[in-house]
Amino acid sequence: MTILVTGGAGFIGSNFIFYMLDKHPDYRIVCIDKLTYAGNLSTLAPIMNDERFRFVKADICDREAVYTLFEEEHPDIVVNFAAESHVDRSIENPSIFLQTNIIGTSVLMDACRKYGVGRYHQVSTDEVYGDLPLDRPDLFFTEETPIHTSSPYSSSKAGADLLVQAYSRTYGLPVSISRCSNNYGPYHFPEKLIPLMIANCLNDKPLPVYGQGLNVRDWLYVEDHCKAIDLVIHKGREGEVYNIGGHNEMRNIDIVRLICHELGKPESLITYVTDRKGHDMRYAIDPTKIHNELGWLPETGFEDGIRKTIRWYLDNRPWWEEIISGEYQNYYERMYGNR
Ligand code: NAD
Ligand code: TDX
Repeated sequence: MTILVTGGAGFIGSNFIFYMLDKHPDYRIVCIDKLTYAGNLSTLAPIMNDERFRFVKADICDREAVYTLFEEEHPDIVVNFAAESHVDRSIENPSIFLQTNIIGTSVLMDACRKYGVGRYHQVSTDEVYGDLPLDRPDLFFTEETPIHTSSPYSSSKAGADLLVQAYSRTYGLPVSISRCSNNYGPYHFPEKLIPLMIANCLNDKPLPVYGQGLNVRDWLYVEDHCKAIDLVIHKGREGEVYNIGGHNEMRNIDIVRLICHELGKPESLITYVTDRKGHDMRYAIDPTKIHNELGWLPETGFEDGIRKTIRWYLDNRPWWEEIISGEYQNYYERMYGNR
């Protein structure tokens, strides 16, 4: 069994590759990644010499490179993690999001049609459903919830999802889609809420909370997401969408306070800054379908997961310090300098 994983030098893709090599010792994993600012080859260093693993630096929008790789490897399954993934960057500059997230998806699916794969799996997000009001805790996103996006990022992911469904219906491509809530864990790029707050706390820098910090996200430990995708690609029904989430809703401000507390830092580091444009209020996934059909349940509770995550950032300082000392500084200055 050969699995082609795109975006495997990023946060979730790398965790997925480690999980799959460990869980399925007889599988071969081929990773294609463009190594954008968010891709980090040092993350994959421990498996670079593993004969079951191959890394190829390429853009999923590069049709020739993608077709060549399919011709060489004939993957049985393709799992597409590659994406521009940060909402704030999509507000700054939408076009690369449309390019990678939509065009890239179409190139991959064209290759799947041309060379024949058993399953094309699209890693999507709960953000395609838009947001929920804070005063209706009874509401959750199900697979039937209409697509209703807020940011260029979520619109590009929704566009890709629609294209995946069109390839299924029009060409009979064997596809599946998973829509997961916010992940956290090792190798999370420090522009995202949890790793950014951990890194800033450790450097005694201000903790920039957007608006009043009342927005709610539904947090899932990354390994639980990887387990869910493993189930969907092997046992999930063709053409179906599966929501993934662990019923772990938290307000941003409570997450930031918790991180301060765990690291013994004062809450006076918290700084309220101008809100994100179009900021989604609340995400909350109903994971009933994947539980009933595939028996998936999250295994890592938030208390345990956040402690493991903080420990990982303490034990792996060179990994994130190298990121925040480079080009990332320009981004940080642009995003937070005058906020
Ligand atoms: P990430 O930004 O950490 O990693 C993205 C990876 O894709 C990077 O390694 C980058 O180099 C690569 N990439 C970007 N453009 C590429 C291109 N054109 N060709 C090849 N490679 C390219 O993202 P992540 O947080 O790991 O997210 C992975 C996927 O999961 C995305 O599709 C995202 O939409 C989805 N998702 C993320 C979350 C979350 O909480 N992080 C939640 C739900 C869904
Ligand atoms: O500095 C910050 N301050 C702050 O208050 C940052 C970076 C974020 N926030 C808030 C915005 C959100 O309400 O924290 C919340 C989480 O923000 P992000 O980490 O940027 O994640 P989010 O916008 O929720 O999107 C994430 O989950 C869904 C991923 O980045 C997406 O790729 C995924 O699809």
